[in-house]
Parts: sequence; C-alpha cells; structure tokens
Amino acid sequence: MNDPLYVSRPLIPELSDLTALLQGVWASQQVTNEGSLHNQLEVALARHLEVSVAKLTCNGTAALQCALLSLDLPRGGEVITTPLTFAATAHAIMACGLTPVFADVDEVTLTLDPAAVARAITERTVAVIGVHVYGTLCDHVALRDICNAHGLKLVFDAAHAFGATLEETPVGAMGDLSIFSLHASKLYNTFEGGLVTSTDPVDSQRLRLARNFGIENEEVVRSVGINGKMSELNAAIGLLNLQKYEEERAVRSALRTAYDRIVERFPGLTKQIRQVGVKQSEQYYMIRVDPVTFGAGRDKIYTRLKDFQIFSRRYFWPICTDFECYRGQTIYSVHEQPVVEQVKNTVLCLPFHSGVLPHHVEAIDAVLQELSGNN
Ligand code: T4K
Repeated sequence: MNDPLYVSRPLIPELSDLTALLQGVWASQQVTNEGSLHNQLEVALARHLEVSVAKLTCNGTAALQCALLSLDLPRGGEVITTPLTFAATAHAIMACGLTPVFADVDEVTLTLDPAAVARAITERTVAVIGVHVYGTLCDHVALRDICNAHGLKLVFDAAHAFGATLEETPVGAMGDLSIFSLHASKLYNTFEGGLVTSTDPVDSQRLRLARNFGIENEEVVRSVGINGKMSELNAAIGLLNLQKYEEERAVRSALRTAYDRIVERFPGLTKQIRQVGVKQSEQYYMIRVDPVTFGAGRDKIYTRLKDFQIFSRRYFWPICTDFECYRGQTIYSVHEQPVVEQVKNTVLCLPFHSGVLPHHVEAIDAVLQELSGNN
C-alpha cells in the first residue's frame, strides 16, 4: 500500500534549528505575550508582505475576531460575506455579536460577487468580508467602491492568499484590514497562527488591544477583546519557515503547471483561473468538474482517488448556508439560482505541496482518464 497523500502537508523547519532558536526563550522565560521572537516575526512579516501593520494572533479565526473587534462595529450589525468559505469566516462574525449575511460568488473567480453584495446591503449592514478563496483574489476595487458608497468597512479573509500580489498591490494592503491563517495546512505556517495586516499605523494599537482582552495597562481595560496572542514557540516556527517558504512556493508553482496540462486535456474539467497580473499564493489547486461533459461527477473522482490513498478535499462543500447554524439564510444573488449552489457540488482541491511526486501526478491523471472513459 502506498503512503497516504493528503491535500496539504505542513512546511516544517529543521528540529535542530528550532531548538537553537528557542535557547533564548528558555533562558528569558518570556514564552508568550509579545515576546522577542514574536516581535521579530511581526517586523519580518510586515516587511515581507509590504504593509505597515502586521499583528500576529494565535490562529486565523482569532485574527478575524480581532479584526472585527478592532473596527468597533455596532452589535447586531450585518456583515456580508460569501458562503463558499471555511466555517471560521461566518463563525467569527457571529462570535463578535454581528450577523453574517451571505452573498453569491462570481461565476469565474468564485469570490464574492460585488453585484450580489450590492443587493444584500440594508441599513443594518456595517461591513463586508471578501474571501480570496483558493488564493484567487477578490475584485477588491469593486468591493471598495461599494463599501465607500455605503460607509462600510471592508475586510479581506486572505487565509489562502499569503504572499499574493496584484501588480503593485500586495494582498495585505487591500481593504481596511486583511487576515491570514498561519495554520499547518497553509503554505506559510506557524503550526497554529494568524495575522492581521493594515496599511494604516492607527490600526496597530487597536489590534493589540483586541488580541489582549482590551487591556491597555494594569489598571485600564479599554475595550472588548479576546486572548488572541501567539506564543514564542509558534513565532520561532514562523521565523524559520519564512526562510523556506519561497522554495516550497516555487515547487507548487511548477506543480500547478503540471496539473494544468492534465486538466486541459479533459472536456468538462475547469482548472483554477490564473488572474492577469496576479502572483498566486500557491495555497490550493482547485478544479471544477462538470459531470455531464466529463462523464463522472466530482464525488466519483474524490472517492476513486481514495482507492489509491490520494486524499483530495471538496473545499468548501458543504457551504455555510448548508450548516445547521446558518441553514435557510438567503444567499443574495443577481441570478435566479445562486451560482454558489451549483458550484459547491463541482469543486475539488487536489493534493498540492512538495510531497506530490511524479508518480502521484500520473496516478491522478490515470484516475481522470478512467472516469472520463465512463461517458
Ligand atoms: N478563513 C479561511 C478561508 C480558512 O480556510 C481558514 C482555515 C480560516 C479562515 C481559519 O483559520 P484557522 O483558525 O484555522 O487558522 C483545515 C485547517 O484546519 C484550516 O486552518 C483551514 N482553513 C481549512 C481550509 O483546512 P481541515 O478540517 O480540512 O483540516 P485537516 O485536519 O483535515 O487537515 C487537512 C489536511 O492537511 C489533512 O488531510 C492532512 C494535512 N495535515 C493537517 C494537519 C493539521 C497534515 O499533514 N499535518 C497537520 O498537522 O481544516
């Protein structure tokens, strides 16, 4: 039996490098609460992502919560987002005492459709969260225009888009705030971790308050906050992985090209869009399967790959409005049937990391050939 091949594989630093870096932490006994490595990593990430503010958190969900808390939005306000995302996006809105409202996705990019957002706006709307899903970037200019016109805050969930750029614009500089997940499943990771970025230095102190219970000093709690802090252990991993990350990204970029060549051969399969002027984060490789034209549905491919110990993922099916907690909520759309209701049954993420070897790619190709032959 082959070793299992998963959709993600964490980038892990050398253990000897990690223990060397942790010597100082052990000596100082400052293991969390804005320790030295944590602060070094914030400086390094701000430089790397070309933003003036980069605030670390203990995970991407906490980053979303800290971002929303830092904006001081009125309780019960509505936040428009996409249902084609990880549960965390909607849950973070709820956890901050706000209400998620779902809008449809664009047919091509699968990111939040600005026209659908415009339909979802009410007098209670306070913010929009766009998700750069699979690393495909939202139309940040159109979303900005809508938000400006209605006085709304704009946040980007860039959990999948670390390091992406659109021409001169780094992803972390889009919107009012952007959040990143640095979870082990992410190309650039700290095992568990998150990050909020901004181009406005004023946000720095608000975000620090939000991730540390709102504590300003020993005597003053300024605002509502959570424990969203990153430990020195995670920061050490982050510093070391920052040195290794571009190498992994280059491997994935080559794998994307190899996958694209295969996918292009099959009518009924659509490869993930390559956006003009975008340097991709290389977080996920997503395909869409049209069961009629291809000859088999997405689930058949998913199941058959498992026979070869290849574990693809149907991210993000089920979508948020299929979850019990959001079921029945409207998906605002400019179409009679929301695009996302059809798309959710067609998306499949293939294993995408440097552990994917030529024989894995051949096995995936063979499965596609076998199933497409079932026409
Ligand atoms: N916004 C968006 C758009 C997100 O996608 C996410 C997280 C967030 C916000 C919230 O960020 P965090 O709070 O999580 O930082 C995984 C991740 O746990 C989650 O971070 C991620 N998105 C989501 C898309 O994927 P699962 O339930 O699919 O994880 P799991 O355990 O099945 O891992 C996926 C594969 O990765 C496994 O098949 C094997 C491999 N793996 C995973 C881990 C944890 C490893 O090889 N080693 C590991 O240690 O959610």
